[in-house]
Amino acid sequence: MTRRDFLGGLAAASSASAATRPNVLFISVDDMNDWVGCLGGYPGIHTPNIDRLAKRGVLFSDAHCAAPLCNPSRTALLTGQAPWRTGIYGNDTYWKPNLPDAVTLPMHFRANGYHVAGAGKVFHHVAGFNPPDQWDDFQLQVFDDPWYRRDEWYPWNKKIPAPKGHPFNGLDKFQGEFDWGVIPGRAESEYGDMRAVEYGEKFLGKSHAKPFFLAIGLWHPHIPMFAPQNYFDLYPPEKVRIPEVPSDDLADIPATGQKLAAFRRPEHERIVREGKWRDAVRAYLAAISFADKMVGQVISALDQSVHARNTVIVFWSDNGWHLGEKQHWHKSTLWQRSTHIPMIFAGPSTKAAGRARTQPVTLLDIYPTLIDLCGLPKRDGLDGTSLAPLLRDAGRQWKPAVSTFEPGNHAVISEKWRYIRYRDGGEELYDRKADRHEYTNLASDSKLAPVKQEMARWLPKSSAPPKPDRDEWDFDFASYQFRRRTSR
Ligand SMILES: [Ca+2]
Repeated sequence: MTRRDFLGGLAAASSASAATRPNVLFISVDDMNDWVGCLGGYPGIHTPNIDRLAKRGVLFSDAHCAAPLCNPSRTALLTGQAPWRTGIYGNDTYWKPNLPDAVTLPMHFRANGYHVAGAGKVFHHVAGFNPPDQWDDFQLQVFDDPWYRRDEWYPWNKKIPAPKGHPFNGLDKFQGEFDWGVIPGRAESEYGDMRAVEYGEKFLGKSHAKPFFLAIGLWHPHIPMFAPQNYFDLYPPEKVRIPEVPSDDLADIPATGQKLAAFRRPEHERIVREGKWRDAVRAYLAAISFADKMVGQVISALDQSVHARNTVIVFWSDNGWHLGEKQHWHKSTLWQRSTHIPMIFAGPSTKAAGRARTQPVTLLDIYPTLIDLCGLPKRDGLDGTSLAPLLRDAGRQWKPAVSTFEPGNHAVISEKWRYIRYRDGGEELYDRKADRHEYTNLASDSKLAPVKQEMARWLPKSSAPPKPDRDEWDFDFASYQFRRRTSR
């Protein structure tokens, strides 16, 4: 297939009737940063399946989340609306009762003649975030650590006693979910994400009367970083490289940045103190490679199916991950480590398109792009921009990307610069070409004032106040009803 075929495909899709529209295979991973072969974040990482997908499709090599945290990132992607518009900024804010009129990505496909199904973590994984009315069929997340999950948050979860030897990372009374290692006696096929993979394989193995939108949401490499031994064996401990963290890296960062970096500082300090840094990095590498294996398994099920030639694949991660950079673990910062993510569009007709797009884009762009690729009716009020022009023309000029963490804190990301402005006025400016690790904050360099001014043009002009948190609602899982608590 040539690129012209792909463009022809695009044109055909927009005039297609529902019956001939392409299917969508929507595959996500959780907390996967740019430590992926095709993104070069960790040379030596073993991600053959994602790399192969990037080669046969279009890798967006400078893609960023709309918010560097699970729920706000996923809510933004799936509603098509940015956090600064919806007020959904945190993991404790239900989107459904707060945005009762939102037409999500699966709903839009469903309303336009698609069979819409999914499994695993697509919306945020806690009860109340994945309403059953979104799907014709959905299989909820199966957790690798069911012994850790609080009953009221995961009512479908079958709790089992913690296995002997837990926690496997050897850190007693560490943050409960932040464990890593090999679950003793558990075969690869018995890990929780494999239930989502299996769901995908079964679904793709069947013929379907309508075009489909199939979402397979993998938990990996999110903590707990559990994987079978052979994925750890890919990374001999003595060869694992821990991130370089200059001791004065935080010295030029304003107060809010300091605060975000300090949020999980006790975890960082304990990991370093107990000599576990290399171990934890190794576990992340193993968890990424295990995720890659599962992504490959789903794609191979598609390739072997009757749907192989008529299915658009989109692959994405909801946010990045720190492994000690800026003395921080997890996400929830506005630096490259938290916002940069893998994102790939592929499909049989993108084969010859092959070349990475280096323009900054965001997960918000997926919704309007899929509308274009599948010829669905356009929707007003989407904050992203269709990437179809970039799929047509790799050299096209593009605007900067914006990522938001909590009200009023944004990163504006152009090909050359990252400009961060916090609600309190604190600023950071990094030269992304010269300073890949964002060690040197140039915001106070008066010669760069015009750069800051240009970047600031892209800042959202307003920020919706945060919507009420989960504890403001009574939620009933069986009926999936929300009732606002009377104000106290
Ligand atoms: Ca996440």
